[in-house]
Amino acid sequence: MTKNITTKIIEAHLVEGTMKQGEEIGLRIDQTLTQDTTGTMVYLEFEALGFPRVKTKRSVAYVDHNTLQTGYENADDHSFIQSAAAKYGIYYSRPGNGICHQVHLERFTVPGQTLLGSDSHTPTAGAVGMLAIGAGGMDVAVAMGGGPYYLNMPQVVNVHLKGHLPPWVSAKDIILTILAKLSVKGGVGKIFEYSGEGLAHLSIPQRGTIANMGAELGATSSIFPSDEVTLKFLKAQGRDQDWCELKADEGAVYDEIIELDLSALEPLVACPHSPDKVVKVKELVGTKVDQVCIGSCTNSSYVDLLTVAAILRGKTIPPEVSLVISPGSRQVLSMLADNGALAELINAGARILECACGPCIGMGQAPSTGAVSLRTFNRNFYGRSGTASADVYLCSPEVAAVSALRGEITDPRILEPIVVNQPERYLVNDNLIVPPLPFDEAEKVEIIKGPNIKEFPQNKELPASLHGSVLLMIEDNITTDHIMPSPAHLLPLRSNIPALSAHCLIPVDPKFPERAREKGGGFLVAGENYGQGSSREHAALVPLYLGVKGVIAVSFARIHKANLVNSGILPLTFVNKEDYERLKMGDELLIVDLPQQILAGEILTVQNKSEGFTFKVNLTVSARQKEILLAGGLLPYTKKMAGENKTK
Ligand code: MIC
Ligand code: SF4
Repeated sequence: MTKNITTKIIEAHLVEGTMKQGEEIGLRIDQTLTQDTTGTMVYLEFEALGFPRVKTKRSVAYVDHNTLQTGYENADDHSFIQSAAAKYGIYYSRPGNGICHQVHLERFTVPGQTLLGSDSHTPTAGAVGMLAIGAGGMDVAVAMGGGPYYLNMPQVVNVHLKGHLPPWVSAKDIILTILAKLSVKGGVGKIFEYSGEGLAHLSIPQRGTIANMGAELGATSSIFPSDEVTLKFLKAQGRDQDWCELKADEGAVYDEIIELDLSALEPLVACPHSPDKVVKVKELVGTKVDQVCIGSCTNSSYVDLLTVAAILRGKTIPPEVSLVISPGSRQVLSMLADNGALAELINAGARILECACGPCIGMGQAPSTGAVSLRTFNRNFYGRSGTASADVYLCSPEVAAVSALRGEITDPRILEPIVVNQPERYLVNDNLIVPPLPFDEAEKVEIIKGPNIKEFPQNKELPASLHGSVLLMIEDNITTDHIMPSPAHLLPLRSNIPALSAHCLIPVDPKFPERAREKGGGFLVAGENYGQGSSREHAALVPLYLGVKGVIAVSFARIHKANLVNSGILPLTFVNKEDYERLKMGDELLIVDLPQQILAGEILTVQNKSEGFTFKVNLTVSARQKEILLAGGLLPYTKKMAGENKTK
């Protein structure tokens, strides 16, 4: 039988289930990655699960998000992560070494392997043919301990690229084109597999941009073949031994095919406040910009920044514009420094930030009131920049640089074409990556926990019935940035769920935390694609802390739904979408005979005690997830299973 790349990797890693679309499968995970804002929770959970050391081929802990140290909290988190990495056999990428996805692509990716990361942009590694998936922290902790990662067998969409990108049109415009076509929920349950003659002209960092922003489609992952371009990249990183060829069989079958002629694309911009609100740059030409940010795991590679330097060479940013640049990794920054491009950026007036997520996650550089901020990032969700009134637009580095110079959104095609080539050799220096300790030394390491590191909430076994009021009615496409906002002053609280709980869902309703506490918890009612965006399990753990028992939505985003299950919160969907309209805040809901109803099938009956009607909801989860919910979450479930296996 002919196979596509996704099927080949899944087949080689399948430990449970059959590869029937929609059915739950368990995959062996070769590599894991964590970053600091989700990582503290992962290591607390790994500790609670009682594993002595990771069982993966390679696990890496990055510090890249929480790098602004305005108090002791972030530095304490770094020490905690560093000590946990030393204890559990994990590589530790020190602060300053770069953004997890950029560094992982450069230094650790291996075609054909699986990677699970506690960050939604983990699929960036799909650029070299890894099956890389973003997940909640608890799933990553279990995978680090050698457990399978469970997901529903996805559909595989083939994106067939032909032609050649015209000058000034970039990889960012490819993925923005796809987002415009499919929307932020168009990729849920799907893996996007790229093919076609157009690939020959797409470098690995360009493929990385596309795979990275596949997360904005809600996709499970995105993957490219491992070909000559991959070999060239790995060779330039001094890692040709990690290469193997990986391609789809001739005539491989896909669930869906999208044809894209690269020659017909043009520069695009995503408008506030969603990455799929895409328009042509030429429609916005002349829009005044106050801030331009270049960087993030989407667009901060060496060639991206060399291109920016070439555009800015010898010029000065106008006084009304603030241009900030955060290189993706220390490799990128030191190469820019070596060849003089860094001086060109500095001389043009760019403010150079450290190699980290920075403004992408609102860690500094919040724009001014009502500002227009043009960013090369992947997300422009409402309020994420740290300034609720700001309008954030997403674009390529080319559009960003030329617009920064002009002080207004500008089509880069007004410039003469330039050619910037990938380097033959990258500057390799892994001295900021601390390798794992041997077991006997690791055993002696004491884990360092500062006062900000608090226990995480744990749920109890599912009760016989659930009773509570509707705490909030929420619209479509609510992001995890709405549920658990993460500006600079809240990110240091990621290891402190009680402190975070005062900020839950406040962009939707500032009174929510207070109401949830007063009512002793209850239900959330939401529209479509609830929980899109980040993998942060805080968007489930904090509601759990506030007593949320179930979320009834029209539909869910993949990672968030799994995080709810892992926390023991019921993710329910309306059988009849119209019932969403029949509910209102304050309605008292009751679900009786819960365990019986759950074990009997997919459909549960909910009583609206206030209005005197009943309605049906689906609990669309696997048999294993039902057991997790009954046990009160993945932690008690995993412990229970480990106990049962011991006594067998
Ligand atoms: C993001 O881009 O939203 C983040 C911050 O990287 C998150 C992780 C987090 O919330 O810590 C993600 O993408 O998963
Ligand atoms: Fe960091 Fe932004 Fe990438 Fe998230 S999307 S990992 S915050 S650079």
